[in-house]
Amino acid sequence: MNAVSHLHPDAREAALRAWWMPFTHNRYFKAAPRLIASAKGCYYTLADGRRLFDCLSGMWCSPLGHSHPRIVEAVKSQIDTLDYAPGFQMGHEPAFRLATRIAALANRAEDRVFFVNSGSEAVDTALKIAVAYHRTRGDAARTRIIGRERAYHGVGMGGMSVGGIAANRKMFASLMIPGVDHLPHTWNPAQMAFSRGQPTWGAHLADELERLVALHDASTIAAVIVEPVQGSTGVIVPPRGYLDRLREICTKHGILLIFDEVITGFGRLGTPFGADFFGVKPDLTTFAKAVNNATVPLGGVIVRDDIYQAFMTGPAHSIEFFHGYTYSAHPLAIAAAHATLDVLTGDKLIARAAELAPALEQAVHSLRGEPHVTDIRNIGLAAAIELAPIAGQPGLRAIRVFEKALDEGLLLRFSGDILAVAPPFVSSVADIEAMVEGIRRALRAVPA
Ligand code: PXG
Repeated sequence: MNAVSHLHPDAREAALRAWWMPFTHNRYFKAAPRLIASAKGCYYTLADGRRLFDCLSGMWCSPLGHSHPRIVEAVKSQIDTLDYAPGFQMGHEPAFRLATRIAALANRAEDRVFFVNSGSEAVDTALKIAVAYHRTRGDAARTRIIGRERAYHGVGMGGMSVGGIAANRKMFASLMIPGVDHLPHTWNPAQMAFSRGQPTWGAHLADELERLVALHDASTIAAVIVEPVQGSTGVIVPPRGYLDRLREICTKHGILLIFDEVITGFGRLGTPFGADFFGVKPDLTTFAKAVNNATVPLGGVIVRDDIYQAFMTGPAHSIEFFHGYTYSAHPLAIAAAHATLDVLTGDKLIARAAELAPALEQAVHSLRGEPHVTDIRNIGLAAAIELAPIAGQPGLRAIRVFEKALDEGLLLRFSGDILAVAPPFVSSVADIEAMVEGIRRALRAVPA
């Protein structure tokens, strides 16, 4: 692969043409490809030899650093023993044990876990459970789902429909599931720019749910789905009291509350789940990404026990929930998750994320006043830096900063004109400070 970037442009185009890359500006990328050759700890090595600090822990999914020896060993040993196990009508012991461990980590030891292979599948699975749950209880009119503006819940038909990002929706209007409505998002720069942690303004935005209940009637609403912290659209932190209010309103009206914890699960906020950080209990929790440090695709849904029980009717030999995937509870993914949980708990890395959080807060907020910066937000070991767009060319400012950051040895993530960082839990205070100084130089290097 090293050779690709040195090829004549025509040959390079031929070498790169077949892969239609996901969520990528294919033509821009293929004209100047950046190829990753390897990764270890907090760094990637590119095919041209450059080393880059992994500012977003992969795509929020590799908090223990890359190629962690314990996880590598676990996957190697698993593939020698059991490379695959069918998950319908058969099971393998480590999957049951992992479900128990995940429920315990979430402080929901009595609850159940359904395994899938990605965040998108976790979301679509949770929506199906919610709608089917009401139906099993004779409440079949409860089919409506409430999402939120600026939400990202993956790219499945359900997740896209409850998501709130125009670009992910506008091309696919006819594929949207019916009966979805959206809460407003909670970001308001006039009220909360440069907040540290949770903004104090905005809890009242949860009352918009009462308005939607009044509009549609509670008897038609199955569930509300929110990310405790909106990750993909730039670390939008819930105002103090907001999630508690959503919980109260859902409980009052018999609506299930789904927390999409694909990003916030497994320690990103310095607590096992976002639910722990905010002290709010959802009925269903989706997870993926960091559950096994992203070594093998894995996701899942944690389901309140009585919701599971509602399905356990009919003859004992009948299938209770017609849903699942060929790779549900894939042995390699499960083995990687056990090793990840061993390291996460054994090395006390969730507590370490909590310890590093103030250093990240301090460092990112020192960027206030640097060129282009219009807002800075942070919570746990995650932060976003919002930039002023270049007039008429949204997104270009962030691309420019991203490119300058590469020269600083940083792999940054941007979405629109927002930079996001979520360093690995195994990074040091010095790594975090160096990352922010690199971002500062990159911001200064981009012309006004
Ligand atoms: N829910 C949430 C809250 C997510 O953040 C998904 C579902 C979908 O997961 P899968 O595994 O199907 O991709 C996500 C994914 C970014 C970024 O840079 C975020 C995601 C994916 C890729 C990049 O912010 N989130």
